Amino acid sequence: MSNEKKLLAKPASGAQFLLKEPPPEHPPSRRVSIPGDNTGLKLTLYQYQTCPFCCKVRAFLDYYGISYDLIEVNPVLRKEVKWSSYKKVPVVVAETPQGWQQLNDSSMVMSALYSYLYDPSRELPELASYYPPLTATDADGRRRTDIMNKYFLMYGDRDTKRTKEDIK
Ligand SMILES: N[C@@H](CCC(=O)N[C@@H](CS)C(=O)NCC(=O)O)C(=O)O
Repeated sequence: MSNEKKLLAKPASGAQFLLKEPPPEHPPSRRVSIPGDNTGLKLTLYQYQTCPFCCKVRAFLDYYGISYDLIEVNPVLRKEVKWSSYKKVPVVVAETPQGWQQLNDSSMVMSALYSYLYDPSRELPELASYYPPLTATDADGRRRTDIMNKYFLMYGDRDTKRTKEDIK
């Protein structure tokens, strides 16, 4: 077999991880309620307390003063996230008028939420659709999924007044 990586990529289409029903209820381990949080976001973070990616998401939420419920996942049984087809943490679930929007991957969570804070007129399900998972098979036959655009903010056509020239 050639050493060249053969990627058989299949982008997912349509709404990304928009749940029609809420995930099974688990009592939150902690409720972080920020007075003056006017984002309108209703978020639940599924996490391991010691996971660095989860820590990154908590730091983001705390820095921007966003309230959230926190569900600590048992790392052995993982029953709190059995409902999820995405098998890692952190996972954030946002209650939206369209359903329960699942956000996977710490970088995607931050990019999607920051894009929402910048322009809340675009709902999270729309923003989440700009971060499609892409599954590929590498030369060793391993299936790998990554989330496209996870480092990008979705400003649409808005003028952010931040061009390359502004950032010096
Ligand atoms: N790229 C992901 C990595 C997340 C990740 O690797 N999480 C680990 C915990 S630190 C995980 O859930 N591993 C699977 C498991 O524990 O079952 C992100 O940034 O969120």
